[in-house]
Amino acid sequence: MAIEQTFSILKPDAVGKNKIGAIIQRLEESGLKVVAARMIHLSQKEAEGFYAVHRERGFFADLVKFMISGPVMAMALEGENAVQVYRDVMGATNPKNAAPGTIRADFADSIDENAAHGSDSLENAKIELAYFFRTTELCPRTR
Ligand code: IDP
Ligand code: MG
Repeated sequence: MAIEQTFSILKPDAVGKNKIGAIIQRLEESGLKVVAARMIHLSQKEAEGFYAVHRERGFFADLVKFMISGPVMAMALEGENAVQVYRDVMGATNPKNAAPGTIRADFADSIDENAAHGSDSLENAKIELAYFFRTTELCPRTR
């Protein structure tokens, strides 16, 4: 399997609960490596642009409002099969359906405030990483 990079956001609910460290611990324990990280308080335009694929959905306005309600931690994660590994560690979109032990099962309260974002494909990971990080800000792990 190939070494991939994927994109993660620890959303305002998780940051607000002071769970950044607890969630990153889960990521590291699953073999994922943080290769870039930045706290950012998204503007409305940035959040709308990031979630543009969902703009026709009924939940779009609430999603954007939530995503700009506080700072987030944006990260690039690297590892074997990282896109799928991180989706699995994160759990289902609705925490009520998320498997026990996943980030969303343990740290999220609802489908609206579900603790984490993760790219759903390698192609989207590249687009999302480029939205938040310059190539030179990604630090592939040499040890
Ligand atoms: P994902 O985050 O698991 O990839 P997506 O379908 O891409 O799920 O949806 C993006 C985000 O939009 C979700 O993480 C969640 O915060 C929100 N969302 C998705 N579906 C609903 C819904 O039916 N009601 C409210 N919010 C939703
Ligand atoms: Mg998605």
